[in-house]
Amino acid sequence: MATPATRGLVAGIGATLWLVGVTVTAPLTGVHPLFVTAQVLIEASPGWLAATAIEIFGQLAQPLLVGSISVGVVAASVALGACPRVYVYSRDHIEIFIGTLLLGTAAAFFTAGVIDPLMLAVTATLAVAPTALFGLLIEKDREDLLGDMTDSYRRRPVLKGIAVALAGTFAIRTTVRATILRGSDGAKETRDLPPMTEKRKRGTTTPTAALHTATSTDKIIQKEKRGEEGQVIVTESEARGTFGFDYAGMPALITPTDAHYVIDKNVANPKTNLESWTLSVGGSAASGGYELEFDDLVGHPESVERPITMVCISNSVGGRLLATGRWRGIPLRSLIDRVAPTDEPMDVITRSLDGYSEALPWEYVREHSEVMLAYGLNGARVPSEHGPPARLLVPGRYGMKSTKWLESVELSSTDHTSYWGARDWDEEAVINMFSYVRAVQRRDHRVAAGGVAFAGLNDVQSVEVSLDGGETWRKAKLEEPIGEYARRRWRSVVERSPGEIDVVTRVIDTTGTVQTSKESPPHPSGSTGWHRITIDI
Ligand SMILES: Nc1nc2c(c(=O)[nH]1)N[C@H]1C(S)=C(S)[C@@H](COP(=O)(O)O)O[C@H]1N2
Ligand SMILES: [Mo]
Repeated sequence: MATPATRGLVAGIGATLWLVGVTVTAPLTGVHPLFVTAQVLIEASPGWLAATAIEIFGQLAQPLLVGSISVGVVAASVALGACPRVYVYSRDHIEIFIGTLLLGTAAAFFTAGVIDPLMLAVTATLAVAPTALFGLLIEKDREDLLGDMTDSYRRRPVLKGIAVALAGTFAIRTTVRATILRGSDGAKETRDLPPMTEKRKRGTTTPTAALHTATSTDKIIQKEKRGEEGQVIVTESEARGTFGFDYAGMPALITPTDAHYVIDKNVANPKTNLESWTLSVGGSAASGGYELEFDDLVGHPESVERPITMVCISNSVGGRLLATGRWRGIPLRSLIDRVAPTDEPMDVITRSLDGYSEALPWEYVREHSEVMLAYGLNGARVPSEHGPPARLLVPGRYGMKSTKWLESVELSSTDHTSYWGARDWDEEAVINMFSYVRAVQRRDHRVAAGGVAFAGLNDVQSVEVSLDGGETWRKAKLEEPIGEYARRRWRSVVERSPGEIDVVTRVIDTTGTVQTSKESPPHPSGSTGWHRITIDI
């Protein structure tokens, strides 16, 4: 009789092979049961948990979750295998076990969105094949094998089992891809993705990629980062000229596309295809409805390009979850005008292919032509992670309002609860005015502090900077605005001998409102408070 340890090991290998199976077959359907499990966990968890995870792990949060689930699956299998009551690797049980695994895998793929029965049968069979082959092969030598795993001679069937199972699966998969899947519509969409939908490898860019680095005239003697998220870059330079807005550590006027922050609830983003994509416009409070294609957007007479600053509601004071891009699109209201709203539409609901939804009051959309359906970013198409082919953009509101991967726009006669609204985030999501310090540089006897400031739909009137923790303030120099909806860059230069400075900044908008010093966390309505940082320079 095999020891619990041996049976646990066998079950663990079985589970690992199953993970390999579902991963290998995932590209056939474009879905992965593990990702779907992660997705379900994320969507079922309270908003603060997801936000905290993103805050701590950043873009690694979702891969870490998928990794933990894999480890969990293997650990659970080892425990089950070792349990004397669940002895699945016996002659009587092996067929039942494989059958259950097959059904379970088919169910997982089904849940993940595979509905074609042929596709389901093929993918589930392939996914289970490595484990099944392994099970059947070791079952033949079961008595020997389970009797003594430490005997190297007797370990051979296990290794043989794994090798044959893997080789068999890859061979079948290759054959199936070349035969059954050829010409099948469902598969075509995931196989021949246009390059724009390819998911950028997460973590290939860092937020600092958007920051200016030293130039030859701007020789950096010392470079360090400060603050809880490395927000402020402190440098000493041999340059002698005037400070511009582009000295080391300052963010670029327009964030390069690959440094634009990415936030969404998805483990795997929706895949979109330009040719087959349509956007439906209609709803219960519309007198009609119609479908838009990508070409209708590009050729639209009201197409405009605007620099727009996006900020995530979970950004902390001085944080990096913001970006400024040149977005090209069409006012949302001109797309809605065509369906002649009936008497009392309440909300304009935008729905996405990933199940995400957002809503804005109809009144708001009617009065704000800057609410746009965007199909381009920085002179190119919207990249995969930013919601192509078209997404919403609501300037002055936190990023959550800006639905990515748009599927439909609906005029609704009822009040709609949005995805994050259902998780207790503020649905209005008006961006709180902010000023952040980004870069401090010494040039000889002068010190420049610079950063970014935004007052949402109001214009920035002035930015004030204090180097003594808020005792005395001076006005910073503001860069010319590039548009009504983009944050401004600022800098303040003073004569200063080396030592410690306690930098604080605040913005004042054109209505005369001074940014509040009251500190509040991101949840539920976005962070507030003055950005403050102590620097030895
Ligand atoms: N479909 C969809 N749209 C979405 C989200 C999402 O999870 N799914 N996340 C929102 C949030 S919270 C933010 S901050 C912005 C981020 O947009 P970006 O990734 O293009 O910077 O997208 C918003 N739109
Ligand atoms: Mo967000």
